[in-house]
Amino acid sequence: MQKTLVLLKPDCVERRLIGEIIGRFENKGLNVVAMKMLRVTPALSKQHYAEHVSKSFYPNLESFITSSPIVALALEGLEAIRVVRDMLGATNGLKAAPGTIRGDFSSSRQMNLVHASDSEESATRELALYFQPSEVCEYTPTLVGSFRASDES
Ligand code: FUP
Repeated sequence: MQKTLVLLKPDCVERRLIGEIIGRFENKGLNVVAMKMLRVTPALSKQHYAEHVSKSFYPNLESFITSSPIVALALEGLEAIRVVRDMLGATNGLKAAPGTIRGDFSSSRQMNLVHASDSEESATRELALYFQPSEVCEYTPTLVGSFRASDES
């Protein structure tokens, strides 16, 4: 089992797509194990996007990510990091395949609705930025037996 961090970014909240996008993850069989709404501060943005801070597009990215509240989620599932990244599609909504979240809802490179961790290392780092260990609710939904066979773990 893996946990991954997902952010529903300001464009997702402003466009009232929170429920639609969380519904996709639930329909896939991923467990929501933590969730909160918050406003990203410039300091948190610099931590979250540490690898991009020195890039020319970073000031615009910080303005965008701090412009409205976001919703942070921890999702759990088998191969959850890759599965969620595949569900998001390519970074640029114009290039993301139809059927993916960005492919279906975004026409922008910056306003691409959703962030998700891209590796185990970044999932560990990013989950710790948004959630205390006590805010992550470990549980096994009773429906799990309808989502996969008992030997699929
Ligand atoms: P992703 O992993 O798909 O979220 O994409 P990246 O880590 O490459 O980029 C992080 C964020 O920076 C993306 F949400 C989009 C944004 N970005 C820009 O706004 N302009 C650029 O030129 C490149 C990325």
